Amino acid sequence: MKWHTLAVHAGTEPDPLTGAVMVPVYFTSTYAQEAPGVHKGYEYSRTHNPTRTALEVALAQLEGAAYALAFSSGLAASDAVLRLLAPGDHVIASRDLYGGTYRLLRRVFEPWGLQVDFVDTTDPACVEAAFRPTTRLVWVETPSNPLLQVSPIAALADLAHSRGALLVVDNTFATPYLQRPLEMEADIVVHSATKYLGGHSDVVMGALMLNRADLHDKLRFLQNAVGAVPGPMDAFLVLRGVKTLPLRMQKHSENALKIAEFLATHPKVTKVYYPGLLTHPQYLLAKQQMRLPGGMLSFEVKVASVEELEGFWRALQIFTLAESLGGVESLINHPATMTHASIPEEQRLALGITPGLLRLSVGVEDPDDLIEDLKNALSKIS
Ligand code: P1T
Repeated sequence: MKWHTLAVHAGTEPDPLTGAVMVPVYFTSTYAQEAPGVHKGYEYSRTHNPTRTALEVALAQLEGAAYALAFSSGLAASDAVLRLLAPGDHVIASRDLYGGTYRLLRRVFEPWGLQVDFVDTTDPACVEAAFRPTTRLVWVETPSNPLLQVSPIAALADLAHSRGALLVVDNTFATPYLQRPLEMEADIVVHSATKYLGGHSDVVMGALMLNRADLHDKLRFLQNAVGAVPGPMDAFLVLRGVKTLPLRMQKHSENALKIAEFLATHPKVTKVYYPGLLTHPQYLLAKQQMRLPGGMLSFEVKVASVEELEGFWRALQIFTLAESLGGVESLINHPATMTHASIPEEQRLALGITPGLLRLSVGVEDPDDLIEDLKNALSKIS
């Protein structure tokens, strides 16, 4: 089945009881049993809920995976993956990473006993050098948040497997429409479904997709035993969202390229980070492992502090200053004080998350309006 067809139909069969074309929202916490243990496959909604099951079937199909599991947030999904490890195990993670994932590794799992190194995963040699006998997992965000660094999935999968470690890819920025990590031999794909999968900034959810039955069994156990599951309404919203995923991603990508090209020629912009620009250090790799470069980009303006951006924020009329990304509306974020504030300042600066770094989640509005909005706001920076 081709992508646009799959996105519309994955996980949704007409309801056998009524013929409803959309999966009903099963607002129920429990299910009647004929006798103890005799039921229709559903016992309790932490364990299974039909709306969530439909979503998990759809997400697995979209990612080309044997299994998908839905969680109450992207971080809850990431937490489940890290619980596969044991105290003393070593993790190699991308240096450029969502601030919340960094915080989960540093402030939750390091005190618990994991050892974590943050390295430049765009270069397999850096990853190779970080391996220890206890390395069990390589965690890669590609493209990364917020600097849009692109890491070579197939090469990292080979490397991880040759050392007996798993490769986990956070595919949130790309989505399964633009990038298929499992086909490049990654072991587990993580998503914040809050973003493009949901697509409308109205739900918080996470998902894991994978092919290995043994890992699936362990993660399915954790999903139920820990209980960080999404409710049925959230499952419905994401199931509705994914139907337009390819349409939206094409438009997000088209708009982002136009904006990146505009920013690259603007005198007040010192740097543009977008994998679709020829000047991006991993332009060719992105072209090879992604269908399109996506809707996220970052850029830098020359300011010494966030205070100097006050006029810029005030002038914006279409871009909304907010955390998160991946919705139909355009958002702008200041990583140093917002999404990546949990990374120590010295480390942020070393990475390139400066006071003048701005991150855009380019929406599906008319690109001329978006460019006009940025042009006007940039004129307010002295
Ligand atoms: O917010 P949550 O659904 O828990 O997802 C966490 C997460 C995981 N991975 C990536 C790449 C992410 O970007 C996020 C969440 N990011 C933001 C809220 C943000 O504005 O960057």
